[in-house]
Amino acid sequence: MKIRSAEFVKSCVDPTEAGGYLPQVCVAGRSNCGKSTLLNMLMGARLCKTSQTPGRTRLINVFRVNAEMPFYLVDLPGYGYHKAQKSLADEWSDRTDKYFKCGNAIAQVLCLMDIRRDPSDLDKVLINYLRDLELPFTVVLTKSDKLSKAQTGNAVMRIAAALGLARDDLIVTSGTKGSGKDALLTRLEGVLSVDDGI
Ligand SMILES: Nc1nc2c(ncn2[C@@H]2O[C@H](COP(=O)(O)OP(=O)(O)OP(=O)(O)O)[C@@H](O)[C@H]2O)c(=O)[nH]1
Ligand SMILES: [Mg+2]
Repeated sequence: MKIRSAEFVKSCVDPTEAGGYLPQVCVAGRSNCGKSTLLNMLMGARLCKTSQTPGRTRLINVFRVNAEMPFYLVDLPGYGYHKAQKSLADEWSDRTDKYFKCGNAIAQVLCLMDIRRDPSDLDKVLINYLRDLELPFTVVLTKSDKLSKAQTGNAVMRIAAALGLARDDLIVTSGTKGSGKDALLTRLEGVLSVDDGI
């Protein structure tokens, strides 16, 4: 699949407003793990604000992607922001919980994790939550440019084992170098064409 263009649609606080008539691919993950950077890499444009300060993306940001199969890309706020008050963590999970349960046409959840870190408890909570809701997800490892090839291979095996996934279930990317883009687009093409007939 080739992305022809992408455009910002809206920022919303209320998850019920994130929807529209197209299937959604959303991006979830710990604050600072590289969600906005990966979305910019996929869209081929700097439409998302990125930041070295964790917790930069607080709202639900929706982008329309024009490809053979158009879809919405949804940038969710990050979790586990270490400076956040407990109430903010609660707010994140309430809002995101509502996003996942309010009837949005979610074709795929991309669960982003920094390849250099072991999955956190919150990462595992998210994966189990998606399994419970039977929402289709893919784990996408970010920042692979920070590791050598050998280190990357080890990290992928370790993270896959920690999450109970097969090695091939994980997609390795670098938002800054642009690697992994084709693998990710191929995965999205597969899930979006499955949705086509529904
Ligand atoms: N080296 C490298 N740095 C990256 C990569 N992706 C993101 N970063 C850096 O990591 C930091 C956080 O990136 P963001 O894309 O803003 O992260 P985020 O997950 O959207 O963060 P929040 O919006 O706070 O949840 C920035 O300084 C990015 O430049 C990558 O693939 N490689
Ligand atoms: Mg962000």
